[in-house]
Amino acid sequence: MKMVYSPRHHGHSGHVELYNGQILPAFEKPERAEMIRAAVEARGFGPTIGPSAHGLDPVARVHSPAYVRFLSTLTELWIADGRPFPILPSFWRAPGMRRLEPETVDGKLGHYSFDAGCCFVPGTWDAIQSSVDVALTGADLIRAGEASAYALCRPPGHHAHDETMGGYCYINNAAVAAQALLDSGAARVAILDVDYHHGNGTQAIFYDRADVLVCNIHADPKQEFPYFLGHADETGSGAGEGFNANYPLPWGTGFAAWSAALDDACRRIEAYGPDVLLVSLGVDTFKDDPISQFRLDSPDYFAIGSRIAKLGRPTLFVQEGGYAVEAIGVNVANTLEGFLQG
Ligand code: OKP
Ligand code: ZN
Repeated sequence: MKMVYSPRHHGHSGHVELYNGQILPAFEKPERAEMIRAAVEARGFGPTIGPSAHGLDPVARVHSPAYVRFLSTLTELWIADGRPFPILPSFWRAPGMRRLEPETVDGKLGHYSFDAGCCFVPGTWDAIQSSVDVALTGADLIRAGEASAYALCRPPGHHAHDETMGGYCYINNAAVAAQALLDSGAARVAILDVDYHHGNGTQAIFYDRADVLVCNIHADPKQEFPYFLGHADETGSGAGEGFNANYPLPWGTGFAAWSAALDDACRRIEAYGPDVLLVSLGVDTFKDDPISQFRLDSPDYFAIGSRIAKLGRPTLFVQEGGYAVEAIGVNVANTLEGFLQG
């Protein structure tokens, strides 16, 4: 299995987030990707390759042109205003307010985000582009006939909607890769999101479509971020009815209950019969994750990979979250090894 990785993720560093009323270094930091890369390379699954540049056209198949323009021009607008870095949104619309794009940069920041989880430093936009190129290059490998590939995306993507960033996510890497596969001949794609947090962006992007089955196993939004999406009764709308499945689980969930949800999701995927499977691979389900409340242990990730392998589909793993820096490399590598051993 090849790994796609870009050192350009380092541009997104030194950024911050709001935590307990304080501005602190972000949990989503460059060391994450380096720990994962080292652990995966140490297992010798296959070569590490760099991404090829795909430009913004495949991004625009999922995200609105105005949103992509906002992301790509934010840093220059900020500099033109003579403002200091980092950039962090802190104004949002309440229900009932109007959906008009403000002219000034602070207003635009609120318009295009849903939380203060998406900080910008001068290298952030380049890192975002490299991350989606990593996912698209992974999709290219699958299209070229590889049985599987691993896209070490950073920043992650699954919280990003068509025109909204949030939860450390700017461009929805998995959604863009899925759409690229559909655009190049796949008839049906399934996305299995095993990150601890609900992939609200991925769900919303494909909610009314039958050509992408989205299955999410995650902490119950009644208790956990993203709080406002991810309930079990969200099953799709219109043509997409029946093509979204949520498995919300309570804080404290261990592998017995978690793997029962995985098994159910896998049965659904099997019945759907996708041409390609994308796995939004977050390992923040780990017992020692600093911002999460599930109790999976490192050996459990072998079992996850092995269950996914039983689907027998061309499979692209796309990195999402995981913040226990000392363990995330092992947990990702265990998932991939479990998959490769079948
Ligand atoms: C991203 B991924 C904001 C803290 C809220 C956001 C969690 C984002 C997780 N100051 N937490 O799904 O791992
Ligand atoms: Zn997460």
